[in-house]
Amino acid sequence: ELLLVTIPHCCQTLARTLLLAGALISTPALAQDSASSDIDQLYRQQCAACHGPDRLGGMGPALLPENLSRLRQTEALEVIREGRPATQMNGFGNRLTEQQITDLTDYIYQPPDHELHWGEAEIRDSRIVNHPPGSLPDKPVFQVDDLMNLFLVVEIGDHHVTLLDGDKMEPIHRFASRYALHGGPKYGPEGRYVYFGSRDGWITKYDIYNLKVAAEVRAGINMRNIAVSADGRYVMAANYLPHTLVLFDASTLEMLELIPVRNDAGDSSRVSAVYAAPPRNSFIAALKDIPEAWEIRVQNDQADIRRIATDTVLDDFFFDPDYKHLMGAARDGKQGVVIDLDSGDTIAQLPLPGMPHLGSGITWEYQGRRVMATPHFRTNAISIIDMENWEVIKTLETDGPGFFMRSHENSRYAWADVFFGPDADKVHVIDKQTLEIVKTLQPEPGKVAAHVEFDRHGEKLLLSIWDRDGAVIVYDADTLEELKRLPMDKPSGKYNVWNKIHYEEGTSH
Ligand code: DHE
Repeated sequence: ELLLVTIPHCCQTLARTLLLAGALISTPALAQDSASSDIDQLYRQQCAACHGPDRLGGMGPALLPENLSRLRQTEALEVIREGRPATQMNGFGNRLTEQQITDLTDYIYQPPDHELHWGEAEIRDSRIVNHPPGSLPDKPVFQVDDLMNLFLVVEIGDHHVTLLDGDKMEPIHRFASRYALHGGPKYGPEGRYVYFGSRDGWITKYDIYNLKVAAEVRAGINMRNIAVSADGRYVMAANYLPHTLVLFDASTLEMLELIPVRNDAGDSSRVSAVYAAPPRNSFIAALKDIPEAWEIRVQNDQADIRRIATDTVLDDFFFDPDYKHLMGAARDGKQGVVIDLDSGDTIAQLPLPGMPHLGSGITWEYQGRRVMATPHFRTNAISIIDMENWEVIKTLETDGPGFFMRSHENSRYAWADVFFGPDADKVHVIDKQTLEIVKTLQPEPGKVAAHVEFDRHGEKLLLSIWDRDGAVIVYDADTLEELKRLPMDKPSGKYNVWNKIHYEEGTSH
C-alpha cells in the first residue's frame, strides 16, 4: 500500500526536483574539494528527489529540525553514510566525502532560510483517495470469531502495522505505514476504519475489513496526533508545524477547516495534542505555548472554539470518565491542575513533581471511589490520586521513570513499565486493591519492555519487547504466566478495537 500511495507524490517530487536541479541531477558525484562550497546545491543533487526540494518530505521523511528532533545528529550522519536497511535510503558513503556528509547533516538540522508554508492548498493537494467511500465490500476479507477483539500493533522499527486476531493471538495481516507513526491510531465507532497519524503530518484512513488504505492526507509538516469524533464524522489533527489544528471529514479526508492557533494578542502556539471528548460532543486541544486549553465543537462542518484560560501552560491532559474535569500537567513538570470543563475554573492543584505523564494514566474503582494512576517521566514513582477530592493517596516507588500504564475493568492488576534508566527491561504489576507492586517481571533481560494492552475481555494482554529484534508477549492477565511470543520489529503501541471504541477505563483514548 505504501508504494501505491507514495509513487504519485514521489513522481511529482522527482519531477519538481528535476526541473529545479536541471542537469545537476545527472551530474556524477562531486569532486571532494568543490562539493562543500554549496551545501544547498549538494542537498538538491543528492537528497531532494526523495526528501523534497523544501525538505518537506516525499518518498522519504521530512528533513527539518522539528521532524528530526528525536534523532541524534550522530545517528543521522550514520544513516547518510550507511543508509537504512530495508528502506529505500541507500548509504552515500561511497559517493560523498566525510566532509560533505557532515555538512549535509548540519544542514538538515538547521531551519531553512525561508518560511515553510503548509496551508489549505497544500493540504487539499496532498489528499490521495484510493478507495472512495462505498467502493469496497462491507464484509471482512478474513475470518475471525470476533471483529471487536482485533488488535493493531504499531511496529516503529520498519514502519509497519500488524493486525492481530485477539482471540487466537495470531497475526492476520502486516502492512506498511507512513514514516514514524505517533500517538494511538483512532478507530471509527463501528471498528471498521482506523486512522493513523504520522509525525510528518500524514493521516491514513485504513479499511480493516478490506485490508486497504482508503485515503490519505497531509495535515501539517510536523504533527502531534489526531482525534476522531465520537460519532465518527470528523477527524481533527494537532500540529507543531505550522501552528494549526485541521478539521477533516472522516469519510473522505477532505479538509473542512484550517484553524490557526493564536491567542487574542496574536501570539501563535504549537498544539501538544487533541483529544475527543465524547460526552461533551467536542474536541479538546492542549496548547504548548500559550496558557489556554481549547474546546472545539463542530456543527455543520464548522468548528466553534471555546478558549479556556489556564494559570499556566498545560502540556499533557487526562480526563475523568464523564469528561467533566481535565487534569493538566504544567509545562515546568512540577505540578498538575484540575479544571472544571464547564466553568473553566481551576478547582485543584495536584502535587505531582517529576513531570507526570498524565496522558497514559488509567482509572479504577478503589474502596468505593474512583482513583487515577499516572507514571512520571522524571521520578521513579507512580502517583495514585483520589478523583473525588483530588488528593494523592499513594506514591508507589518504582524501578525507574515510566511511560505507559494499563489495566482493564475485569483485571485485578495494573501494569506499569520502567521505560527510562538501567531497569527498562522490567515491568511492574500492581494490585489495584492493595495499591502495592505484587510482581516485577523481566521478560527479556537487556531489552526494553513497555506498553501493555488487554484483550476486550481483560483475560489476556500484550506487552512489547521494544527492540528491532523484538516481540509482543502474550500473558495470562490473571496468572501472569507468559503464553506466547510473536516476533515483531520494535513494536510500540497495541490497540484493541473493543477497548478503544468503548473507552475502557484501563486504556488510553
Ligand atoms: Fe508519545 C501517545 C506525546 C514521545 C510513543 N504521546 C502520545 C500522546 C501524546 C504524546 C500527547 C497522546 C496522543 C494520542 O495517542 O492521540 N510522546 C509525547 C511527547 O510529548 C513525547 C514525550 C516527546 C515527543 O517528541 O513527542 C513523546 N511517544 C514518545 C516516544 O518517544 C515514544 C515512546 C516512541 C515514538 O513512537 O515516538 C512514544 N506516544 C507513544 C505511543 C502513544 C503515544 C505508543 C500511544 C499510546 C497509547 O497507548 O495510546
